Amino acid sequence: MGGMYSIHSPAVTLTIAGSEATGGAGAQADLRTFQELGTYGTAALTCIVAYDPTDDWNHRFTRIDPTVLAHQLEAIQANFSGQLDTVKLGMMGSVDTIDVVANALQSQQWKNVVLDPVLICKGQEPGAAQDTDEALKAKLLPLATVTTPNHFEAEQLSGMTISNLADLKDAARKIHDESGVAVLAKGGVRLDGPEAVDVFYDGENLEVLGVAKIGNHAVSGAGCSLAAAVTAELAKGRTPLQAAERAKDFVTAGIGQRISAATPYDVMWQGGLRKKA
Ligand code: PXL
Repeated sequence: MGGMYSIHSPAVTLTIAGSEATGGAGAQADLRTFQELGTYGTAALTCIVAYDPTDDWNHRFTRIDPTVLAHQLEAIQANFSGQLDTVKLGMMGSVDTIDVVANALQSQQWKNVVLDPVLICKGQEPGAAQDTDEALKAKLLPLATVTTPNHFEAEQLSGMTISNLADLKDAARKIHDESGVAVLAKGGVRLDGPEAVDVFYDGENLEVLGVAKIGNHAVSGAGCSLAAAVTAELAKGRTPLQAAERAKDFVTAGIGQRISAATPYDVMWQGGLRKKA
């Protein structure tokens, strides 16, 4: 039973995300990030992605029955009632899933709802993905406090083409103005130039977060880990801008210590900020 040993309780964090079995992305990356940044991570799974090494590492996608997702959320919310106020939303995978998540968001008060708007994932029917994207924009974005679109997702959410930093700023402004949500829009390696540039905009501050690129290839896990790091930092009481800055450092260090793998992308390591032994 709870309550007696809570002097040094870490902040509780929740990810509602897919499993990516190799551990590079999804709930596995989120939980590693939550732990690394000193929070107590919990996870409710929306779907299971298993890459196919015999078919170009295509994504084999299995959704979790929405009732089973609802049960996971019920268990987590009841277990940490009064302590859990920060959640990250990752890959949803279906409209039914989004409905269950929207219900959970409305069933209690949240301080921080970080929406990583994972849109198209290979292995899904394009038609189904379209529905999912629309439901995500209509039902989850309005309930979020921070959203972390990558280049492609920022184009989809803003309806703009993003070719350079000025476009990325405009897109971040537009997404914020339409949703009221703080936006951390990620240029990453997709925009030309020597720096990996992200833009933060919350209606007051427009900040460009740039660091020298580490190579020109995308690294798997960076997007999930960035949003999870923002989530953990918010749970510990940082402001969204502080959380974004800290998350960028976390991911940059992790990309610097990437792990090579047989998949087309290397994978970042969430322990990158640790002091070397
Ligand atoms: O793109 C990020 C992502 C998120 N969640 C899951 C994934 C992936 C990419 O593979 O599999 C479960």
